[in-house]
Amino acid sequence: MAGKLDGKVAVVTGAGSGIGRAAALLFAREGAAVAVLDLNPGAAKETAEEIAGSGGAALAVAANVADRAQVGSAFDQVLGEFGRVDVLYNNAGVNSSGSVIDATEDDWDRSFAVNAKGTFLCSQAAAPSMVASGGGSIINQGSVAALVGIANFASYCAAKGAVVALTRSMSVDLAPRGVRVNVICPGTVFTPLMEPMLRARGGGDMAAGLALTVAKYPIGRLGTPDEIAAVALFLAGDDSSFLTGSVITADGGMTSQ
Ligand code: 1HS
Repeated sequence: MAGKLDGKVAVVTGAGSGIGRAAALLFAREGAAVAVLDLNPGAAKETAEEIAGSGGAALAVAANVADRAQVGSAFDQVLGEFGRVDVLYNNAGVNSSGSVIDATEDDWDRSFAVNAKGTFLCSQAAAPSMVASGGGSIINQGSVAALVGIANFASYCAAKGAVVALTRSMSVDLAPRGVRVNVICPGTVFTPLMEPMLRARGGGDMAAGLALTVAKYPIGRLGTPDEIAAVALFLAGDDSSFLTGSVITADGGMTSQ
């Protein structure tokens, strides 16, 4: 059966773990050649090796998405290996902690550098190839934190809000050139990225933090990496051909209440 991404080249950032890893593996199962970008070279290699071990094409690239030079080098490697970019999933992100009263300037700067600027830099590196080949799909990783206030999460909320606004702007710029740009706003998915927040929310007790968080979700549980990856696959492929500038919540009903 043909894959939804047969013949495509997909770049996934933060693909060494969590949602990014799940998306990289799913995109490969659906026929894409996948560039696995991650700050952690070992983690990127592990994901790429798992794809290769299943007969897929993958390239592991270590890169800090907040660093223009490293992003440029990463996309040079991707274009050198695969010759094009059809899909970009800007998944790489960092958490933050603190309200407007106690959050640090460093926390603010880091949140914007990775979550917002990283999305900007990788999109700027990928878009020319997509335009040259007649089109593509950029999927940005937002958050429910872009849509509703989350306590003690000031920098993260602001940066993810910037990602939603950037998505809308990019979609207007790139639609005439065949490139679609959409954003997923996930609720909490239990990944390494979330552990510090969950532990802090529970006063140091992870189970307590998890219980307090799950209570915010009408569906009665947190999401899984595969569930968010499935939304990314929809936005990557032709099933979403009329969507651009869309904000897709995948949050178990959290923002509907
Ligand atoms: C990390 C992900 O973007 C969700 S932000 C945290 C929302 S909540 O689970 O604390 O309500």
